[in-house]
This record gives sequence, C-alpha cells and structure tokens, in this order.
Amino acid sequence: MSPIRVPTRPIPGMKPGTSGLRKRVQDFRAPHYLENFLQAVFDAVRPPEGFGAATLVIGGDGRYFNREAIQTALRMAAANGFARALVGRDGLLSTPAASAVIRAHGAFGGLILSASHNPGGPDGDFGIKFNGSNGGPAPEKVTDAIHAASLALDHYLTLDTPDVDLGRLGPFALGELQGEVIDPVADYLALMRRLFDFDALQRLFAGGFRLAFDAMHAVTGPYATAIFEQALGAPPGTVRNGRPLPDFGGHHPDPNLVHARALYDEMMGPDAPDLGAASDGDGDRNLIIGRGCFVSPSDSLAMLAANAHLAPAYARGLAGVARSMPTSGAVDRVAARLGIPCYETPTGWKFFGNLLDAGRITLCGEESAGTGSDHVREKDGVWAVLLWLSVLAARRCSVTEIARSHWAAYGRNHYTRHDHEDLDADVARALMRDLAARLATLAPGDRLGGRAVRLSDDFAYLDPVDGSRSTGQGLRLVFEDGARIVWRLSGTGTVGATLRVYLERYTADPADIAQDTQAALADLVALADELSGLAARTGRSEPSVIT
Ligand code: G16
Repeated sequence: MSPIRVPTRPIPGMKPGTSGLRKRVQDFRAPHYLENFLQAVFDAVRPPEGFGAATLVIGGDGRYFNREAIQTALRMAAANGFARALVGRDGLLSTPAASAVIRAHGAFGGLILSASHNPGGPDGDFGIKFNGSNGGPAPEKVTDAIHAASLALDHYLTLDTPDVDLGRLGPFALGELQGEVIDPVADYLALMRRLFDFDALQRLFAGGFRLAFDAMHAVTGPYATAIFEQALGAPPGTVRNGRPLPDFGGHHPDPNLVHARALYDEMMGPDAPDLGAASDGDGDRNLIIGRGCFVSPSDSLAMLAANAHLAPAYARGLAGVARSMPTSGAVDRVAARLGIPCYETPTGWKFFGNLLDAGRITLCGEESAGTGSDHVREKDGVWAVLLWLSVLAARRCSVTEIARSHWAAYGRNHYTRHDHEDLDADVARALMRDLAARLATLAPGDRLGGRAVRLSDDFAYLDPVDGSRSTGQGLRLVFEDGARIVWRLSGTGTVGATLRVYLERYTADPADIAQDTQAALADLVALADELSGLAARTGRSEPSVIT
C-alpha cells in the first residue's frame, strides 16, 4: 500500500517545552496540526536507512483525543517506514511503562501521548513527546531538530486504512507495518518484580499495613490495581479513582496538596492509613503522605536515597544521585555522607538521561513530584510507592519516624514552591528580564534581608557526558548560609505563563526543624516578592498553588 502524500504548510509554535509539545486539545484538533507535528518528529528522528525492523511504541494516558491521535500516529508511522509498532491496549501506557516497553523490546523509540498533570477533556490539554531507544525523553538537540523540521514541512505521509481495534490484544497489520496491541501493564509489572521483594511486601500487607493510592482517574489505575491489590494482596479499595477517564473525572490529575486534597485530609485525620500516595495523569509523578506527615518531593528523594539499599535492586548502593536545580539540597547531604556524586541538572527529566545511561547515577528526582532510578528513563510514580513500601517494610516504622530520624541525622531543608499561574505572558517575561538585570547587579558579600549573597545568576548546565550546554534555566539567588530563591517560568503550561518561585533554607536546629515550613520561609517569600515586584506587577497577593 503506497503512502498518501498530503500537502501542508508549517504551523508556527511547535516547539517542545520542558516535556514534549503541550497545547490545548483545540490546537491539536485544528486541521493538519497533529499530522504536522508527527511528521516533524518522523523527519527529525527518521530511522537510519537499513535500520531494519524499526519498532515504534505508542501509548498515552487515556485523556480526551488519545485514541484518535493514536490512530493517526499509527497510520503515519506505517507511511513513514516503521516496520513494527507496539500499542498499549485501549491506547494506554503510563509514561514509565512506555519507557519500560521501549527498553524491553529494543524499540527505536516511542510516542507518548500525554499532557501529564494538565487537565483533560475537550477544553483541556493534550501533548506528545518522543522518547528514544534508551526509553527516555528526547534530548534538547532532538527537540530542536523536531521544531526545525516543523518549520520546513510541505507535506506529511499517511495511509488510507480503517482504524485499528485498540481494545483487542494481539497482532494487526497496517500497510507494511506489523503491529501488536499489548497488555500495558505486563512488561512494567515484570520489571517491578525484578526490582522489589514482592514476598516481603505481601507480608507487609498481610500484617495489616494500609495504603491509600489515589490514581486520580488517570493512567495508573490499572497498574496500581494489578500491583498493590492483585500481586501484593492489599485489600480492594486500596486504589481509589482507579478507572482511567478521558476527563479524569473532571479533576486536575496533579498529585499535589491542592488537587489531591481529599487524600491529604484523610491522611491528616483520625484513623488515617499508614501511607497515602497519588500519581498524575501519565503516572510518572508521585505524592507521598504518611499518617499526619506530608513528605515533600525533595525530602522524599533524599529519604529514598538514604534508604534505597533496603530494596533488593539497590542493595549494592547507589553510583550517584542527581536532582534538578530548583529541587532542594536535601539529597546533596545524603550523597555527601554516602561519598557518592550528586549532579545538579536543569528542570526536565531529559537532562537525567545521559547520567543514567553513563551509569553515573542510580537515583534522581525533582521537586515537581518526580522520582526515578536507572530502571527506566522516566520518573515513575508507582515505583516510588513500591520503594517507600520497601523501606517501611524493612525498617518497620512509620513515615513520620523515617522523616524525623532523617532530619535529626541530616538536618532539614525547609522548602516550598509558590506557583503563580495564568499570568499575562508579556508581564511574566518582563518580570524575569528585569529581575535578571537586578540580580546581575549583586556581588558576593552584598547583604539582602539580613543574609550575605553567595551568588546570583541564570543557571546554565554543562552536560558532563556529551558536553552539551543549556542556558537560561532559571534565575537563582543563593546566600552564604545556603538559603536560596529560584525563579523560573514553567515550560509545561498552555495558557499565559506560570511563574514558579522556589524557596529554601537549611537548618540543623531541632526547634527550627519542627517549625511549619511556610512560617520558616516567610522572610524569603517577602524578599522574593520585593526583588521581583511580583505583587505590584501582577496584582496577585497570593500564589495560585503552594507545594
Ligand atoms: C515535566 C518534566 C519535569 C518537570 C515538570 C515541571 O513533568 O518532565 O522534569 O519538572 O514538567 O516542569 P515546569 O516547571 O517547566 O512546568 P511532567 O510530569 O509534567 O511530565
């Protein structure tokens, strides 16, 4: 069957952000939009001639437009010369599971259809990203090439074929392409069985341990049910909101203290379960809450790094760890004590890929509720819960006890992120530009708000593996005592601009450790506002979301 060549024209704005191209569903449904972006991906990452049976993995988080987009992607993959495709049943594959499938089957790469934690539905968001053969998000040089290709298009290739039945497991053919609809959970579950001691975890649940897992009507429902309830014997009802829905039940699938409020309230209430956890739209983020004890993602990364050796996969220790720049320095202290390297990368999981591939790090994470390891090349929500469960099973104590003993041993990095969403994009850009100019006037030793400045800059990263350099990754102001303020514009939003302000300071004083985080950081919050002029410029007195 010959490919059909459809004339088209470049559509501006197809520049992948922090994690692939995220736009409104309406944008993706506009004539030629989806097809143009897919053709740009295929043009930029075309399998080399003679690559043979190049396999493409395709799946998404089940959000509105997922199935239609997958049908289009399959036809175009076939028309563009892919020989094989693996598709998750019903079009589902969590982001970490897609990474696992790519790696398990030696695929050329994969298309992950998701806008992650962004809302879904006809008026919500959609997104696509390409992951390479290591299972990880395409690095900047590839996303730049995709953008360039999108601006040079004059046609796209597709086939005239009926839809594939995504609900039926098994093989299908599409022109020359041999495809298979696969169980979205199987490869991932097999991988988790290799990493963790399922017998020990079964004993934990048999002993009455109570987990509450909120799948937020997003993609992790089938994974969490198969693993926690079916494989590990947690009672039915452990997984809540477990059925993936195209609009996530009308909710925002972001596992933070605003959108997972019901879980948070339950965990702070009487008779709370032992562990509360949630994951996001595409299953790569995690929220961890103990009984009466929220664990910030930065702290979770540090605590997991300190305890990972208690799970079989990490029993021989960690090669190194990494965190994104805005993530708190808590994990740095663990790395220092373990005598292993700690890398500081820009925001975006793609920056961990080289470090993981080179074997320089075993564990990595971000303040944005992402934690992962070298088992895949994505952050992984269900994996993070399994690692927490493994630590709790081995240490036979509560989350609160783990947190308290960690802070007693390492001190605490009080940490918060204030998000100011849906700002006018021009106002936000002007704020960042003027703030950069203001920070550039500061010199080491200058005093601000009672602290001495150590450095102020716009963060740039030199990848130690391939030597690539990334600039403009966030404005930071670091003080001599280790306190920091970081300002960044989000690269994942679809409306206006979101300004993220990250605030942190370290303490080893027991009374200060016990302080409420927002109170502990109030002076830095005030200083951040004064320096950026945020309230005056935007009229906003409070952040939209505090995490
Ligand atoms: C993505 C990236 C993460 C990043 C997060 C927030 O996560 O993979 O690395 O930390 O966005 O990015 P930003 O601050 O630019 O909005 P996800 O879960 O949305 O794919």
